[in-house]
Amino acid sequence: MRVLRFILGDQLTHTISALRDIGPDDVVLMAEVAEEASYVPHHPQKIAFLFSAMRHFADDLRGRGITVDYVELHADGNTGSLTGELLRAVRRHAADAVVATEPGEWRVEAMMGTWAEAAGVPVEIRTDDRFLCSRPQFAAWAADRASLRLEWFYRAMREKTGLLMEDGKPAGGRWNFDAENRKPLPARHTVPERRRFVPDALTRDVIELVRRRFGNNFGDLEPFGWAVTRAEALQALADFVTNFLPSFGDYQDAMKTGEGFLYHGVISPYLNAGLLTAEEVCQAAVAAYAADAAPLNAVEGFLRQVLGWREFIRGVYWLKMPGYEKTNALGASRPLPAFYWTGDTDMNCLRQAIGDTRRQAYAHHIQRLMVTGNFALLAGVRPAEIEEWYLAVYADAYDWVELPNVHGMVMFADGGLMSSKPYVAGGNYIDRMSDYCDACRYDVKLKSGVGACPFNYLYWAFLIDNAPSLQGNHRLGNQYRTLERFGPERRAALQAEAHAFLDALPSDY
Ligand code: FAD
Ligand code: DLZ
Ligand code: SF4
Repeated sequence: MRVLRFILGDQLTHTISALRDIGPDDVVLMAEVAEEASYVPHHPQKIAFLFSAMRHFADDLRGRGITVDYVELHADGNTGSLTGELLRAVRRHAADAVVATEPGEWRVEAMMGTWAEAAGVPVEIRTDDRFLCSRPQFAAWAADRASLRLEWFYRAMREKTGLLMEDGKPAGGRWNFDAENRKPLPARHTVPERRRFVPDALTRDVIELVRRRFGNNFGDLEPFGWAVTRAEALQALADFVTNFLPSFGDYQDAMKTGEGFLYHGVISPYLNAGLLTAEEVCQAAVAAYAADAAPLNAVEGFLRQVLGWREFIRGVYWLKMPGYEKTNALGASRPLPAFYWTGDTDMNCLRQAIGDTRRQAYAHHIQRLMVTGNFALLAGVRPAEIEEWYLAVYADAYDWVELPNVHGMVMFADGGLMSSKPYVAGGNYIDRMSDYCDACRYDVKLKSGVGACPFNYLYWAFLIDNAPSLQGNHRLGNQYRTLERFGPERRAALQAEAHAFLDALPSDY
């Protein structure tokens, strides 16, 4: 009996369900395929990271005595699709059965549904238990809830896992330390240098392949400093826990020119590809708290992201897909401005966030949510266009995590399934949390007129334009009362200014 075990590019975990009970005659299949590498124009660092991590993982498996059939992108006969490679490999190895782990994306799950008939052998799809909340568990939690709120899910996950719990109660007596986690970075503050990794020969080969095949995609391929093995990813995690976690909470929402990583984990590509597991990164943070090496606000804030948001977002994805991506509650219909791909804008906050993204295939959460995301929402960009951008440009981007974050959290396209109000802000927020406004051509203090910060009038125009959908939202009551006081002429002037600004933004690049 020979079982073919198909491991996808984001399943690089030795304990993954598809590898359990592997027998001596079994073969592991891994394949670099054009379809996955080009369903969006991925950032070159993202492709290089994943292909290099896949090749290293295959070598690791071979080192453990496992037979691996690894199909490189340019291998003779490579069909360019996961299904095509699976069918070829079943024939090549005369496999009696196929075992795989459920994929991260419904598109791939639909593909897997065709495999048994096409291959003529039984196909077993196993649960991906690297997640701390399974798909059925999330569905059970969500049943009968009209709206899904992170806070309640997160508390249930803390109770279920016992992480940061003392005698059945949250450590420190509170579930939430968010209020302490909103500090801007002090002036002349030096952030410690981040541990990055020098590409080995294998990674350099992959970098050259990516340069030839995907070098025209948005994003700089080098310098390339990502960890590509589990051993390196563990070093990156240790570096984070020792040198950055203690200040993670304090500066979680801060932004600073030239400091792309600040005190963030910079571990999402490793978690999402499987080089690290959610459980071990949570345990590492909790151990730092237990050893007095990191304060509670930092560790709780970090746990909220991994145990809370990451699992919650994945739960929403599988609960609502497919179909979720088609909603457009605010009827947003503008094309994506060209500057998202070129970085060519006078709005310094956007230029910095997009520049960090181009250089690093990374921007931290607040840059994604409150700069590039906030602008797309205020501008009324078509959800599918901004979603494609986020899916392409970040090394950690996969449909299951990008889509609910962008469609739901940023664009409010689901009408508030995940958040009680849209995350919109004027320039004031960006000014408070960053140094971007100091070097901007626009004046953040000016609300309208020549030289005014566009976020300021876009903010009010967004609320006016979307009043039919949002006016009844009690969390926006203050804003709509303020708008009432503006009077009709001022409101019309704000709308005219915003629409003229948006109409003038080029979308071709
Ligand atoms: P840290 O700030 O150190 O947080 C630790 C970990 O928590 C992250 O590595 C991540 O695994 C998890 N996490 C935190 N917030 C979220 C969240 N909202 N959803 C899911 N996991 C979370 N994250 C992705 O992994 N892939 C994406 O494609 C992605 N797209 C996003 C798009 C938008 C518009 C927004 C607002 C957020 C998106 N996120 C995405 C979530 C978050 O921004 C990234 O996980 C985070 O910036 C990764 O950097 P880090 O490892 O330094 O995270
Ligand atoms: C993202 C990605 C890329 C760029 N390339 C491959 C690949 O060549 N082979 C592969 O198995 N997986 C790749 N992936 C990851 C898949 O897109 C991912 O497994 C699915 O989106 C499901 O999450
Ligand atoms: Fe961004 Fe406005 Fe500040 Fe310029 S002034 S950096 S556009 S928030």
